[in-house]
Amino acid sequence: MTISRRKLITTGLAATAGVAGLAVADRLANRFGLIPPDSGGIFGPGETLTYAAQRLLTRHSMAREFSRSQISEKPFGNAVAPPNDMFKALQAGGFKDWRLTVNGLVERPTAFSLADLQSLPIRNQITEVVCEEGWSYVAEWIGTPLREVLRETGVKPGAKYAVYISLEKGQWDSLDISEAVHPQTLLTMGMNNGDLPVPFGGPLRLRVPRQLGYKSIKYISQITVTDDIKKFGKGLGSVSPEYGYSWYAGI
Ligand SMILES: Nc1nc2c(c(=O)[nH]1)N[C@H]1C(S)=C(S)[C@@H](COP(=O)(O)O)O[C@H]1N2
Ligand SMILES: [Mo]
Repeated sequence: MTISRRKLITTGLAATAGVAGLAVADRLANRFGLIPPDSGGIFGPGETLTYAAQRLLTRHSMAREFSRSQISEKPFGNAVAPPNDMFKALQAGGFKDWRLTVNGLVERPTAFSLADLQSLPIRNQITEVVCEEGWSYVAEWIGTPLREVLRETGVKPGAKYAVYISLEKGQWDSLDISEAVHPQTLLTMGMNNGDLPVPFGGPLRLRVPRQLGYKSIKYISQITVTDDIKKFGKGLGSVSPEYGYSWYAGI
């Protein structure tokens, strides 16, 4: 027996999201385009189910925020060294020559300095980094929401994804636009009341607290808005799906 992908999607949507019947689920999946970039292959229907069901249930939900007393004393993490010589040169210059380039489907492609980013509305949030390997820690993150930067550049009609690219070779990921403009999706410049330390991704890290830690890429220097995620890497939305991890990693 062959079950079509659509059938799997709509059945799962109906069951998981609890909507009234397949017709409604089918209409919703179509209407919101809830097919993730890594939906091909044998795990595809599962990825689509998780993404579509969570999106319908949690479209505008907020990641848990903690109180100051719950901040981890020793953030246990993957803290890594500066990734390469280019990065070290920028660091030696106090990141004065560092820029965040925002391009693609935007009205006004812009290169932001750290001072430019610091002049945008600044928010702080106390959220958890949750690694897929089973550990986590809570910290305070300070920065400007990605949506403030996208407000500055404008986003052209048809934009579907924001791709974010690290100065560390091979590190990039993407969010759909709804997650990109979520108020907790934060271009982070500070941590626990100081500058964001380099081992934790300074000078700029994208914190995506509604998803697993691997979506919170360190050393971000480029954001490209696109309507065609297939043009990036192997077309799966990030590197993670190449290793068996989901592109959509909602928690
Ligand atoms: N550039 C870059 N970003 C990265 C990683 C990395 O190796 N390089 N690891 C990711 C993973 S798997 C996790 S769980 C978190 C860990 O964040 P931490 O070092 O603050 O604990 O960073 C994510 N961001
Ligand atoms: Mo991780």
